[in-house]
Amino acid sequence: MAEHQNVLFEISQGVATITLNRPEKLNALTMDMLHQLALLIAKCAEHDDVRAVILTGVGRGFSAGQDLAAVQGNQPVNFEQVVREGYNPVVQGIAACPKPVIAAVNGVAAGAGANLALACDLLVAAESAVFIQAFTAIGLMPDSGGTWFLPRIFGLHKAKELAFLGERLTAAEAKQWGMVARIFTHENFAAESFQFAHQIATLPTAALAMTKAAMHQALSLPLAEALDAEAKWQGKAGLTTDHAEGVAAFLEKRKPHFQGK
Ligand code: LHQ
Repeated sequence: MAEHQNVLFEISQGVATITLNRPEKLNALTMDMLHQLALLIAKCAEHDDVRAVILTGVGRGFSAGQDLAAVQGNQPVNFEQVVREGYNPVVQGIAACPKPVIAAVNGVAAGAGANLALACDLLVAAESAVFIQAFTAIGLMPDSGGTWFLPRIFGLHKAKELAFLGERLTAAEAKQWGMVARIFTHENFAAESFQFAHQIATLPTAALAMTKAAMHQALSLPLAEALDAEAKWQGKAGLTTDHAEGVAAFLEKRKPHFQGK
């Protein structure tokens, strides 16, 4: 396992795991950690051995968001710059990554920590996980894509309730809303999360990449243009080895062996 200070990285069986490793501060994020995250996500995007990515944390926190101690001091910190240079590249990196990115939310996810999880394609959560839009408690507003993701997941009014009040959303509630795909016990969390990601890594991941890109595009397209884009993507999907393999496996009544190509 290669270690980059407070962010760990490992590739195993087609799954890359990026682990926030600052448990004593609930994986509160520093600019250095954000730069590492952006670099590692870019690495996953390009690495042929990576067919799914897990983002998770060590300890009882997934991430408590921005390290508040790091942005306090005698000199005022330019928050716009922190958001633009620290958080936005990570959110955009996850959104643009042609591999499915799974947030394995092992514990509390607060502020930008919660919204980096929302930026992932799928979320799994430990029973004890909670999501907190912690921004207004410190006189800020959601960033890291919160204003984009929350209304899309919850609808406008629930999104505003979560953002204004900053109340805890439990893993069970998040699953009821469709935001969390699976809940695992704390004892088996790492193993079950890995198994889930591995299951996804064995799917036709090129088609998943096209699905992700097409859905993101479609969010801002009229129906006619979304249909046009789908037709183009499906043209590409139809040329993949995995499509040929899927059809052959179906006709031969066997399990397909997809390669993500
Ligand atoms: C922390 C943090 C933390 C430092 C726990 N920082 N140490 C973008 C651009 C620019 C600027 C500002 O922000 C942003 C985006 C954002 O993310 S804003 C939102 C930032 N996050 C928060 O406001 C959450 C602050 N944390 C909390 O409210 C609580 O810690 C939660 C609810 C997450 C967990 O509560 P507890 O389970 O009671 O744990 P704790 O509070 O005792 O924390 C454990 C330790 O972690 C503690 O350190 P200590 O040395 O006293 O044991 C905390 O100080 C530290 N910690 N969050 N964000």
